[in-house]
Amino acid sequence: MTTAIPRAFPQDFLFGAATAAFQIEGAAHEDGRRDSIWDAFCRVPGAVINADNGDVACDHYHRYGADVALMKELGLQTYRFSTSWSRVRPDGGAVNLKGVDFYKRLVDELLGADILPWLTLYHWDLPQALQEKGGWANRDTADLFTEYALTMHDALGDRVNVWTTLNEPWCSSFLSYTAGLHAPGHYSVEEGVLAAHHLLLGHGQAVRELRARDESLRLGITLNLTVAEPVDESDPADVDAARRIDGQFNRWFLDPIFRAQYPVDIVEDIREVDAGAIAAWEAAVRPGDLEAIATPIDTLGVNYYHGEYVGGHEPVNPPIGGDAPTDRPGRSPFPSHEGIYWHERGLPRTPMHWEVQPEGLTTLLERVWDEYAQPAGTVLYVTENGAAYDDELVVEGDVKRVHDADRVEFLRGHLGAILDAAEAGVDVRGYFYWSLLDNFEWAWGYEKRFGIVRVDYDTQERTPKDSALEYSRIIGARAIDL
Ligand code: NCW
Repeated sequence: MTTAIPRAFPQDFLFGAATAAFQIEGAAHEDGRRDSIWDAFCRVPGAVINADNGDVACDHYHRYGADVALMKELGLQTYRFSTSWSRVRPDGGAVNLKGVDFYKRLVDELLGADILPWLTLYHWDLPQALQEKGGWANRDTADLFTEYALTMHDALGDRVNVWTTLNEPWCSSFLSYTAGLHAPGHYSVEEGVLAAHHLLLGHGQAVRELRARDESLRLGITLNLTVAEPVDESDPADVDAARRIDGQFNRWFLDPIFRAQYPVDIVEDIREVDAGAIAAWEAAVRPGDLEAIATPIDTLGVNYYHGEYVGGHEPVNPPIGGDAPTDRPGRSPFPSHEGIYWHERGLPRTPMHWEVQPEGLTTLLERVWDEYAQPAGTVLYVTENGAAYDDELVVEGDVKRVHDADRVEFLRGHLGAILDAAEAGVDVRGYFYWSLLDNFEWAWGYEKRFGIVRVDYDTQERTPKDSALEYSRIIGARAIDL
C-alpha cells in the first residue's frame, strides 16, 4: 500500500467559494428590486438558452440562512458574493433600504458562522434604468457606481473588510457591448472600449473614495485573465496572434490598473480596424482618469478557467464547439480579431468546450505576480476557478449523491497548480471555487452546472456533490494528497 504524501497550504491561505447576485438570488421582483440589464436581456428572444431567467434562480434571497449553514458545514473560511445594484439603488439613484437590509442579514449570518465575507460590488447586473441612458458607454455610470459603492459602505463598512469593485470587466465590456453575447447584447467596438474605460474609471474612483473613508479596508478588483500561447513560438504570425489575445484580454485591464497606461500596441491594432471607435475612446479618456484607475489596490483577484492556444494561420483541425451558446448572431469580443485562429492541442475539455489545463494557472500567477502585483505591493487571490460538468444525481439507499469525479480532479489539479506558484515565490493567499451552487450560467441558462453543490431547480433541494466533500476534506487537512 502506498501512502499519499500531503502537500500543505500556507498557514494564512483562505479557502472559499464564490457566487454572484443575479445567478443565485432570485426574488427578482421583491422588496423594491427593479430590472437589471440581465432581466431585460433574458427577455430578448434567443439570448438565453431555454429563455431561462433569474426570477427564481437558487432562491438564495429566501434561503441564505440554510446556504450559509451549508458553507459552515463544508468548512469554508470565506464566501465571495456580489451585491445587486438593482436591489440597492433600483434606478441607479435613490437607495432602497429593503435591498440594503438583505445584505446586512446575509453578512450577519456569515459573520455568525465565522465565515469571512468577500464582497463584490458589481457582477454584471447594471440597473436597466442606467442602460437606458447608455449604460457603461456613458461616463455618468462610473460616477453612479462610485455612489453605489459608498451606499454599500455606509451599510456594511463596519462589518465587511474586503471589497472587490468589479468582477471581470472584460465580460461586462467587450463580451456585452461588442460581442453581443452578454447583456445588453450590443455589437459595437466603440461601446466596448468606452464601457471598458468607464468600468475601470468607476473602479478607480470607488477605490479612492473607499480608501479615503477607511484606510483599513482591503480593496481590489477581479479580472478574468488567460495565458495566450502561440502554436509555434518561431512563427511571427502565431506570436502576433498570441500578443493580440494577451493584449485584449489581459493587458487592456492590467496595464491601466498597475501602470496608469493603456497598451499602445493594442490601441493601434484597434485603430486599424475601427478608427472611429478609438477616436471616441481617446476623447473619453480625460486627464486624471488614468491616475484614478491606477489608485493602488491591496488585492488582485484572478479568475482562471482556461488558456488560449492561438495562431496566425487557419488550423487543419480546429477546436470543436465554440463559446456562443445560442444562435444569436455573434461578433468577436476582440476588436482586433482578423487572422487569429484557435487551434486544438488535445487537452481535455469540459462541456463548455473550455480546455482543462491546471499548469496554465501556475504560469498565469507567476506572470501576473512578477510583472504587475509584486512591483505594486498587491497580493493575489484566485477568486474564481471551476468547471461545468454533466453531473448525474444518483440515489443510493436513501442518500442522494453526485459522483463528479471530473470536478474532483479539476479542483485538486488547480489547487496543486496554486501550490506550485506559491512554491515559486508567488504571494497567492486564497482560492474560491466557482461556484458554491449550480446557478444561472448567463447565456447558458440553467443548462450548465458549475456548483460543488447540486441544486434541484424544482424543489430547491441542495445536494453536496463528491467535489464538495473532497473540498471540505482538503480544507480540514489544509493540504492536498499527492
Ligand atoms: S461566463 C464566465 N464565467 C462564468 C460565470 O458563471 C461567472 O459569473 C463568471 O465570473 C464562470 O466564471 C465567469 N466567464 C466568461 C467566459 C468568457 C467567454 C469567452 C467567450 C469568447 C467568445
